[in-house]
Amino acid sequence: MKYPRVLTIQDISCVGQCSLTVALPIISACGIETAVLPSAVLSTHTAGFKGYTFRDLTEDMPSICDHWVKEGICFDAIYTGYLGSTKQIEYVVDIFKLTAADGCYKIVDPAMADNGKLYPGFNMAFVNEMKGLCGKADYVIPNLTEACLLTDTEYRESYDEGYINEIVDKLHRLGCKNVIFTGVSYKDGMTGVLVSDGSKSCLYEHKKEVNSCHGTGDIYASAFVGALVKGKNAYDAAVIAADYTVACIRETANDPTHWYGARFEPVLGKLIEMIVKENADHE
Ligand code: PXL
Repeated sequence: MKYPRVLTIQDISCVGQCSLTVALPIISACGIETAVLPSAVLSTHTAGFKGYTFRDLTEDMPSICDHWVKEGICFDAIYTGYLGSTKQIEYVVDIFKLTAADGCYKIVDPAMADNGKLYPGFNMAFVNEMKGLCGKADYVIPNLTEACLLTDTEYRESYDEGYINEIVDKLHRLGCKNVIFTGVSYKDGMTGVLVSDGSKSCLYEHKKEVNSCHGTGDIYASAFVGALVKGKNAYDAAVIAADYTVACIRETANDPTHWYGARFEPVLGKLIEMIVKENADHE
């Protein structure tokens, strides 16, 4: 790709270091033109802040898309994150159809749940619509809770490889071409990401950080998109995104005032270094 252009569709949480305030700087820092379609504007994210505002931008989406079509604008990758309503998922399907350039990567982070629970404001109608969107994606990036919801599987905190492999199979049966399954942990103190293309799967395992931070799913998905669009294969992109996310968590570990998100900015340089290194490093 000569000078790729990515579109990312997710909310603006004005404060909280998640969604667009993470995706735009991270993907841009990877050297990629990044266009945005805000799905909603919130004063903060919904995990831990009380009384946040929420402006739903669903009704703006079709006219924004129509304008792009009239201007002949299209995208080399379309990456969706937190979506503000069930109707938006239908509009995203139209945006996939109308604005994808040849060979466009469609990447869906079904950002809707964590730790066994849906985020506030989501329901099973949203989950069902999200199944359809994931079925149209080249890459889906669920955590365990999201993967369970998408596949009607009971959420478990402890599990074995059989449980995870069955979920992965079910995700492929929905139509997902590649599954980038985050937070897969088979051993105490370890975590990892399982990358499956439907015929083979590979687990990248690393030490689990003692601290966890909100917003790391968005950091992970954005770094994955950046690395993938810069030419890495899915496994290498998944590894780079994991190493970068760990660096962000470490960067934030000693700052209790920063409970709402991870300090991703000071370690952007590390992400860029990993992206410019040859693919061979991880083979
Ligand atoms: O990080 C996912 C996310 C994105 N946007 C909003 C959220 C969350 C998670 O809670 O509340 C508004």
